[in-house]
Amino acid sequence: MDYKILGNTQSVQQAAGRLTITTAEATALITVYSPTVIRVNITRNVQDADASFAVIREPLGQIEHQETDTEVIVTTDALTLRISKDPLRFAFYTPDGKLLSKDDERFGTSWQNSRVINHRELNPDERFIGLGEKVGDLNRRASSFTNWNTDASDHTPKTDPLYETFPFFIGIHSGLTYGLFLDNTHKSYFDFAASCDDQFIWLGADDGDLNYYFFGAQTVPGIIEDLTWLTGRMEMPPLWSLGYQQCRWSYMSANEVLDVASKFREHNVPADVMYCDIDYMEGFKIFTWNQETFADPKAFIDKLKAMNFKLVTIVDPGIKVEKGYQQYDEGVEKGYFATYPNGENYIGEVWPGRCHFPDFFREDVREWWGAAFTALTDPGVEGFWNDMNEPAVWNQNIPWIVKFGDKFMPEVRNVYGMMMAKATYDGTRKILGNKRPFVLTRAAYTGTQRFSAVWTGDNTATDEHLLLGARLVNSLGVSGMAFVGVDIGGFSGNPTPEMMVRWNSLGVFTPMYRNHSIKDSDYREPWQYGEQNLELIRHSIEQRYRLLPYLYSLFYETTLTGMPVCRTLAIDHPHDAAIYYKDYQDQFMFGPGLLVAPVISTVTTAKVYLPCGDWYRFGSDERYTGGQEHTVDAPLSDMPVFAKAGAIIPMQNVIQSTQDAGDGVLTLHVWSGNDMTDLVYYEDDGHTYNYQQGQKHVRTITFDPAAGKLILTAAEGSFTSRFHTLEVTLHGFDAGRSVQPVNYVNDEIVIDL
Ligand code: MIG
Repeated sequence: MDYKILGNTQSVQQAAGRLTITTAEATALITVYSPTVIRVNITRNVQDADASFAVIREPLGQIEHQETDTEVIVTTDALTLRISKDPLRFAFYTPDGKLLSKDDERFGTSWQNSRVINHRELNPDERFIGLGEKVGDLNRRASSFTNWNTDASDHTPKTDPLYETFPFFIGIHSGLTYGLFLDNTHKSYFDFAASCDDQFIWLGADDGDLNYYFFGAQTVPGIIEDLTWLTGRMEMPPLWSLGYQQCRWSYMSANEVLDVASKFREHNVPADVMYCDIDYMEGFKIFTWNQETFADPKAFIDKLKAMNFKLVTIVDPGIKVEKGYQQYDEGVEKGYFATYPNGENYIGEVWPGRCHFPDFFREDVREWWGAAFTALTDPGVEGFWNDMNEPAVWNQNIPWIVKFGDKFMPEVRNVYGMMMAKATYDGTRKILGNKRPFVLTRAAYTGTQRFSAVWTGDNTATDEHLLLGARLVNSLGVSGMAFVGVDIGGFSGNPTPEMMVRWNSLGVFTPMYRNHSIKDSDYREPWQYGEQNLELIRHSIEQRYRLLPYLYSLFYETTLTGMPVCRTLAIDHPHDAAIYYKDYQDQFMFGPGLLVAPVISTVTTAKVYLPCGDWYRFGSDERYTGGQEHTVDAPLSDMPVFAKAGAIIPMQNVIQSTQDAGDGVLTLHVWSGNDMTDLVYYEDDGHTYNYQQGQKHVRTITFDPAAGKLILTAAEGSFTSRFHTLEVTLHGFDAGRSVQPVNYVNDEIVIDL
């Protein structure tokens, strides 16, 4: 094998705000995107070095640097990049000279044939979080991972890779933080000193550039904000998509879907969304409806709408090879499919049988795909579930010579799902006009958050998967992807009633709350487990609906800063060793106020770790001191959730669907605390983009314990709140303290506590 090292510097030039350093082997291009974001791209192909699917920002166009005989030093307000010339090595420091991360001095960057590898120094106390949808521990240290989007059905809590690629991690050591995003879509590798005597970490890819963005913010939220500034943030999701979602592979007919929907209403279990999995189609042909079982889609969806349900339908990328099928005929005629190098269309087998695969890397193909959604939107579908877009074919081995445009499969596989999601989002957004589409994708790459939610694929009905799900959601959250779902109950297998109950209590605190199961599994709807369990599951789903004003406000924060809804404790407490312990690593904050401790279904007490500060059990208001572990009750009726002292949680009374007007009462729950806290409260119409033109309702709610006041700033924006009455419920305050309801008005509201 050919081994090449980056070597010594031959020239250093600056032009157009870019520093170009050459060695005999490659060129390093250094650009500054913001004071905290510096890009280093070590490339052997300078011409193509700027292409990216993920990045939506441009460099500043200026770069401050000094050069000496041995070094080039790039400085910003927040970072110092010291580049040593011989051999060429990169080291990032804080402005006051603390080392954040640097190349391993011996091995730096090298190539083995086309493979590019970067070796970086490991700090003795260093921990790593991130990489998106990856199994394993919260702390990635001593583990290695591969990015290669895969249809990982039957995956275990040890399987790698899964469906998605988020080549981004955060390093935490010596009281410092940094982030690194390797923007390379080839099969890529991250090794956090798994098998090298703790000597270095290494990352790289099968081909392409060592093209990375280095983030120097000194908080984890700051790094997430920069990552999502660079690669984009989600827009407000449709409010209905935050309600409870019921899915199954498959409800086999319109009547069955309607029957299930009406049972939710009969049983008074709130719900917003029904799904059609692949069996709604005619022979699995995308953009068709089964003529017999879904004979009149519009009438069917109208009936769902009358019950305040939305419908999400699945689409796979594979287009059935069948003359007379519109998408096939058009795609062949226009040359829209992936090909072999000789121009023949590639054929792989998947649900419809022999299929061609749209080349989503081409704009005209994306437009064609997007426009075809009228087959679904005309009768009234508003949610679009993109499955099998790793892309998956039977036996999972698309030949390497398959081409998407001028690129071979291995080069772009990891980003195929994202481009399908983009085509789906752009297309349906155009068709639906001002209405927000809901897009859900299985495969993804960094940046997918701009277009779509993701779910974590085919999990299994076990407690291990229940915990893994929480960890996957949290890991995706620090990697820029906030809108994440897990198949509640486990896709494969049948959960015990206890597991189903427990998993629903976790579903409440999952950004997307969807119950889904495999073909031929037992039915999973909330009423399938007996009266008592129905009660418990209903209680969870009701809790979700109570929390929607809070959850919606959290998503608003995500649109502004990228801060995820579910926040591993490593976001706020990166340097607290206890949060990484196996017993505690699944815990997370649901927004700033609530700490959730997932617990398996076979135990009724749990050890939890509460970080520093004071905490109250959500529900009972029992008080706990933080900075230590506690053993707490965890009956099936009450998975441990804690409110942080000072938490402000806006809640509403139970509604059966987000389309219900509700009773107009907004309740602010406030937990006693000594420090001033605040929360940005947000509302809009829940389903259009008018909020981007100012039709929103935003105000900051401040709890000021010293003054004994709760203050709501005057509401900004032209949207009129759904609420007319404001109630305040105090928790942990002196007994007998209570607050009378007031009118919920746009003007400043000051409440004495
Ligand atoms: O080959 O559409 O992960 O959620 O129910 C399986 C059928 C295809 C895999 C998805 C799953 C979905 C199933 N799909």
